Amino acid sequence: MTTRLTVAQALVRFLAAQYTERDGVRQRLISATWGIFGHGNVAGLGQALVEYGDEMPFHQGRNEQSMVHAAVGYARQSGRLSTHAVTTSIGPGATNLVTGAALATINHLPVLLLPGDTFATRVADPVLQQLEVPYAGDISVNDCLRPVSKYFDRVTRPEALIPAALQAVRVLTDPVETGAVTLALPQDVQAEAYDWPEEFFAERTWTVRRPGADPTELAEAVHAIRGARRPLLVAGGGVHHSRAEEALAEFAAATGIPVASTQAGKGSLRHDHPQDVGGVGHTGTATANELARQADLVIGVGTRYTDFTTASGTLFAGDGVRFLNLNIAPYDGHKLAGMPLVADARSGLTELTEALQLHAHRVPDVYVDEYTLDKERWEQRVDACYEADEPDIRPTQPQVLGALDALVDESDVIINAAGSLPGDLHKLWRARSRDQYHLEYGYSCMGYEIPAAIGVKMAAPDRNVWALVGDGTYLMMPTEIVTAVQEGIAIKLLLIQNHGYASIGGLSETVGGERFGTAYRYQSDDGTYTGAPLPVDLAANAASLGMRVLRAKTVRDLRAALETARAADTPTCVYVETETADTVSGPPPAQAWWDVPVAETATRASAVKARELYERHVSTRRRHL
Ligand SMILES: Cc1ncc(C[n+]2csc(CCOP(=O)(O)OP(=O)(O)O)c2C)c(N)n1
Ligand SMILES: [Mg+2]
Repeated sequence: MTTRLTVAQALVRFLAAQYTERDGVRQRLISATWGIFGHGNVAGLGQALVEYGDEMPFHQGRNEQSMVHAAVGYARQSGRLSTHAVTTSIGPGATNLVTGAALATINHLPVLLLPGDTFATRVADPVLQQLEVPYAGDISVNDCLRPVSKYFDRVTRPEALIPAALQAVRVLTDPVETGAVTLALPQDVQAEAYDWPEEFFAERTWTVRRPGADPTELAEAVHAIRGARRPLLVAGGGVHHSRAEEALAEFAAATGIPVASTQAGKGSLRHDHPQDVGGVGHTGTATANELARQADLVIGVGTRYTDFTTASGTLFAGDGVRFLNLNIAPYDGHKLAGMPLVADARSGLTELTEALQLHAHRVPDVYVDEYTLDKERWEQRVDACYEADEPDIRPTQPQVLGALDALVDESDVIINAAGSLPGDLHKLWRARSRDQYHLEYGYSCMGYEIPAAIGVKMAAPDRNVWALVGDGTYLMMPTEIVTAVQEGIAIKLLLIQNHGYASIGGLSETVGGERFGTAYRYQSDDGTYTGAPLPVDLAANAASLGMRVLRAKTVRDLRAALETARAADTPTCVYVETETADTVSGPPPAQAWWDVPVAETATRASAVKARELYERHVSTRRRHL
């Protein structure tokens, strides 16, 4: 039996029939498709989506990059078991995907990209928006997506869709491989008919596997943990992806081992779990970083050990410190010359807990007392910068977070990716549920927040979903507000105005860059941007895109506005201008270094001084071999 359909129609029907299954729960892999149409997809996929609209829901986006962000937000909130497809035209529509694809791949989050491509037959050549490459006839702009895709295929003949589509789904549902998957679809092929075998459209269920540990690796891991006096567990995003939070809580409670978390792993334990010692690394807490400095065994679970986590190789300074890496990906399992424990995070943690319980293994009480006390001290620091004694003045950024902290419960989700917020949040935020803290810090992409909030809200319609956005980030990508308004997706936007890049400005100052080019202010006579703030009204801008906007001038206003926004059932923005924090009221400074290379030679005093400090830090870098 065959069915005659176009390639685009066949792809839509195929995608509508793919399911994932894990822990007995089965759901659609591609639950909807985002799209922006141009000549490269309007007649192919556009026609197919209208013809099979009852099988594949459609959402209209405003920018191809932000459609990917929305899909990624949805995928993360769905535990990587369900995601969206994104269809684009050829040329600029396709290359706008590149940033979103990189973000998805780096964060190990599945998303299916379906850019149109130039004619496979080459009869229309060069077609509008086609890149001509004199030395290679088979290159198109879509090849830019290869390095940022975990699977890339160009479907140049109808029957090639069958293996390409199956491979695409294999990669999307593989917990080791997953990321952006690209099927480039030449515009002529999309519209071409073919007699498809009926089985191609049959429902298929892809098991998202939970491999257990190898017995030898497990035995070595248990031996290492039993021999450690000051072990520290570093929880990464893999804990969340594997839904291993409960298994981690049991492991921590059974062993007394403290748990620090990366940006992606924060919330692995609730903030008030006795073993949670908060964020680790450059943006981490003093508690976690002190433990990291003296640890003799670092147990990384589902972490990639980014440069922030290791404080550029300076954080794990204990004599003979070793790494034990529980990771589903051997690539990450072997990092820092670690002992690999290649397994799904939940399976591996459960196996470790069982094995350690046989030996009734626990860390010494003095160690528990030490970090318990430190954790309390850090909590007091958080309280101090959240507190706002004078409610009738402008808040500082930590006070804004304090106001939000006082309002939310465990059902709220907060989303952020870039600026000074990731550092403040990693240090200060009290994660009340496993998925409350949604920081995209693999790519730290300004502009992720608003579209991601839409995606998260689609996956969790009953939750309050907050996009926390700086003014620079807002200006980078506010466009998907229109989509939230159009679809009635009641996201909350907390827009923080501080007239430029506070984060990069601060960094610039420490690396001899003198805040050059980081403020959004008028140019002064000397050519620097140090004049008055620009007459730009971002609140009015958000309102013009259709959001309800509440302006908060003081701490008191802010509390009321946040409360109103939280109760709102339409997209609502709280706009607040923040006071520059001084050293007393500001967030705690970085508790560990970050390598941002400083000019080796310069005439300006600030750079010369910064270089001296830089060299002192560099000299403390460790290579773990
Ligand atoms: C797309 C993108 N471009 C550039 C950067 C580098 N960058 C990181 S933070 C930042 C400034 C963010 O400004 P804003 O959103 O106002 O936050 P603030 O630093 O003021 O807290 C820049 C330019 C980035 N992370 N993403
Ligand atoms: Mg700013």
